Amino acid sequence: AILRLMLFLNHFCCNVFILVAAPFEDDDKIVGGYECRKNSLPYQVSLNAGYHFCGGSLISSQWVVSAAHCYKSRIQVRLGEHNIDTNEGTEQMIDSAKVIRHQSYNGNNLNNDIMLIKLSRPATLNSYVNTVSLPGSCASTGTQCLISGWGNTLSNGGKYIGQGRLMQKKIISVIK
Ligand SMILES: [Ca+2]
Repeated sequence: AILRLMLFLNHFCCNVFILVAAPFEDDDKIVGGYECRKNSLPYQVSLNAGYHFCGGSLISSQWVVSAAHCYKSRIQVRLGEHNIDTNEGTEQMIDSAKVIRHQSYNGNNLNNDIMLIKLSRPATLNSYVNTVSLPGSCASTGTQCLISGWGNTLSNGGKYIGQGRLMQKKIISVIK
């Protein structure tokens, strides 16, 4: 998952806020992550299709950026989440209106692994739900990036062992 994440970061010109949680078993990890302070990353969203399957980042009140390998034709975006198993009173659940993969996405090598989701209505921005700024340029090798999301924090553990249902974060370096 980390390799996939790094590829994704690389192809996305190093947006440091992107979460990756791929839709494959054993690929849904945030290895070495630790629990975020609740709602401290208000741009982080969970993508849901009856179950959490990927993450994304809110970039405006009506648009989310995620990874193209997370594509589904219909997605419910869950904003203001921390524990994805319980109702904490901060969540907004908004269906997608459009799901747009990069036109040159390549599922074999994951080039251009980026996707936009338009929400069917604007999110209400507050202290639990807010946008993240897009970078103006590429990050150089070794730049420290914050990754976040939900998933297993162990590289060799079962799915969602430990705190994987609570939002996790980790600092990693851009490798290329
Ligand atoms: Ca929740």
